[in-house]
Amino acid sequence: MDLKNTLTALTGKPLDVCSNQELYLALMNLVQRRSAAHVRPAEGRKLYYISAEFLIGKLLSNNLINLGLYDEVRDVLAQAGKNLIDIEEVEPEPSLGNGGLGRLAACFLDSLATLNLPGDGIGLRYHFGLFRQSLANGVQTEQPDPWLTDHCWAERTNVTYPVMLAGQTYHARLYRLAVTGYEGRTNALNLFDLDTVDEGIVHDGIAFDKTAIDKNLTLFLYPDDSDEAGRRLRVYQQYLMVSAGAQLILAECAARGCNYHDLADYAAIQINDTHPSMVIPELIRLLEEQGIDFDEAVDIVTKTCAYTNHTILAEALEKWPRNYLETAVPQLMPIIEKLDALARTRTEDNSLAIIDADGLVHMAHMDIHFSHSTNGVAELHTEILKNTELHGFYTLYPEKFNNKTNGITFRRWLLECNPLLTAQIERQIGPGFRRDAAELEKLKAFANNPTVLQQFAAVKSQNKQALVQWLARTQGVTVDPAALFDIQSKRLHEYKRQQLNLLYLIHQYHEIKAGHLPPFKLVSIFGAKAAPAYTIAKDIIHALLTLSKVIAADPQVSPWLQVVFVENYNVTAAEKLIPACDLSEQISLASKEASGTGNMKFMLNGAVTLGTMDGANVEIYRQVGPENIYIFGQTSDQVIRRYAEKDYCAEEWYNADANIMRAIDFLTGPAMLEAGDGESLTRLRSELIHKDWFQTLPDFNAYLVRKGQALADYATDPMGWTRKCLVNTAMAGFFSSDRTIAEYNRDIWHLGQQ
Ligand code: 26Q
Repeated sequence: MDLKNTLTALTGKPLDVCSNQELYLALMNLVQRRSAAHVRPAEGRKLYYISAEFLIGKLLSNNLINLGLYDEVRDVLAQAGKNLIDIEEVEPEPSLGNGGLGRLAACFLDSLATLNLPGDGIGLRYHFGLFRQSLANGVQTEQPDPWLTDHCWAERTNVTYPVMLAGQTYHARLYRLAVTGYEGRTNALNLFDLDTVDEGIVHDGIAFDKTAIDKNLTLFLYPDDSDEAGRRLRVYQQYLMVSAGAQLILAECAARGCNYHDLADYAAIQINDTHPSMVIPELIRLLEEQGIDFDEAVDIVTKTCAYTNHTILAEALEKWPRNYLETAVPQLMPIIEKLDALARTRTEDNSLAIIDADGLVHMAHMDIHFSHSTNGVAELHTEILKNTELHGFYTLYPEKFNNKTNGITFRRWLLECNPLLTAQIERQIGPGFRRDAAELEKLKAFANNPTVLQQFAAVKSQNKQALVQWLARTQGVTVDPAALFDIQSKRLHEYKRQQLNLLYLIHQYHEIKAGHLPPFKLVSIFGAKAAPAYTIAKDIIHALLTLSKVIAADPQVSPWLQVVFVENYNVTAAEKLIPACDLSEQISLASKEASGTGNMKFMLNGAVTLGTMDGANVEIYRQVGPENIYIFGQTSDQVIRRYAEKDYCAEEWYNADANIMRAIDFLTGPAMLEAGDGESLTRLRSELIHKDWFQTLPDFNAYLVRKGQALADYATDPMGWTRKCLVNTAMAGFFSSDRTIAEYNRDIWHLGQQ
């Protein structure tokens, strides 16, 4: 049957009289049938990627592209007067992640299936993912963001596993979501939930009763660990995920003939940061139940598990008080204690212990001792882990440490989000890059071809027009498409330094007031959510929103400068912003951003990076060369030394530099106080002068100069600028998650194919 008839059969009526909702459901049905045809049994070792977050984003278009149906569906719908883009809008976005770590997990699933590798995800079916952000009255407030509708990509199964939490048994139900590969196999994302969870207990935004586990366990994805009840609940969530996950893994392996002694021949388990670390003691517990003795169980689990570290921030390394674990998972505590004792036989260094003198259980330490691989997510990050943060572990187990530089799936972050650029690339170098990202490098041959450069510039310009329309429709703001689009979109965190960009904008405001006019208009676009309890992050949002108002109301400044803060930044918004970006802000304090993956998405879509030598920026720099990226600021060595010497005093920088002082003082000057909230602005000003943990002020002047250079180059040499854009796209192939996954497989997983 041809596609039109298939769809008509699914809707039960002619396509032209269907609503977008009806068409969406029919397409979901079509995708589910077609993807089921690509499910293949695993042979040999199979990967289980366990993660508290899978920030998958909307699935319809992604699946249509991967199944090779997108163009045909679009055309059939167009014949019926329907627009696929409108149908995409019907789909709620599953925001099952905070940011980079969750989105990475989603990209990895896509690449696993594309490379025909057997690899499933294991996670939680949160009823509400990351909160929906509203920015009314200049402040962020949080609302629940439901995505579970009657018909849903994640299909309920009859499989349940018993999980003991605080001595009570709960039944974790398995939901399965098909993960399609690009012209590849279909894998699964396994998400667990309790039938008893009750969305009705949510009130006043995202508040709810934190005591009734049966009702609240999988209600929300946690963005932070700010309150005690929330922290305890997070332990319960983690254990639900790993216990059900471990039971699923053992059941699947047993069904394939595994006798548990040989588990490592059937399963590889990747632990995505420390959130799933309890899978180690849980698997040991389950193997012991199968009659395997402790020592052998430890050996099996070590051979099966591998751990990825995603952070250098000490406060983000999970340490649970042993009394939490004693209450929540009493069955695990004796095992964790035995693991601690065993680890202590391997080293006398107490700082490497699992349970420290304060009774805190260090999840990362358990992972490193009892898995066979520990990896960082960019070269610089892995080096910092080896040389400083995890140096003791590196000395003990040098063979376990390895780097796997992050990547992104080009299906979503090029083919889907930027069809114009995809078509342009294909005209130049043919379709091979769709399967082999390294082929993008062929574009370099056109770096000096004025016609091609003009075509690239025209694509960017059209994408900017599309963004302008989207901003008008969804945010109610008017933006000039002829302006330079400078974008910083990522979680709001002090180490990512949105506040550095803020100080720059204030500086620019003063320069324009003083008559130093730039050659063109700059539109600075932000997208960011702050963890609900992270006060300073919310203050930074408030300052940006207030500045935006002040500038918009100033006829002298507004022709040259505009600040746009996009409400509710998520994957869907990212897909609109990234193709339209001229300048990509990657300005974290060197040494703090483990990798970054937004930096790769912007680069791939032909934006030029303004960044520090941090995370994967270092590798972007290596790929494109110094003439195609704007680097500024302290190096990670300088930063690490400054921290070690504890000699940073923000106030000295503030007093010594008139520009810094003028910009910071503006926060509490009359213009800002009239438009914004004095308490919040005063707190932020004081934080910058008296704390500034992430050394904004020492990098301020270098940022000013480098950004000035970038803007001047954009103005004076448009062709030269477009060449930089083209080179960025051409050299982005290395950052395909297909490359990353191939490396994980080669060095860590050794999966069987098909
Ligand atoms: C921990 C305890 C309690 C509550 C929440 C958390 C929590 C939640 C999310 C801790 C960390 C996260 C997320 C971390 C994250 O997204 N890290 C990013 O991972 C990316 C993929 O490797 C990197 O590119 C980024 O540099 C890194 O910041």
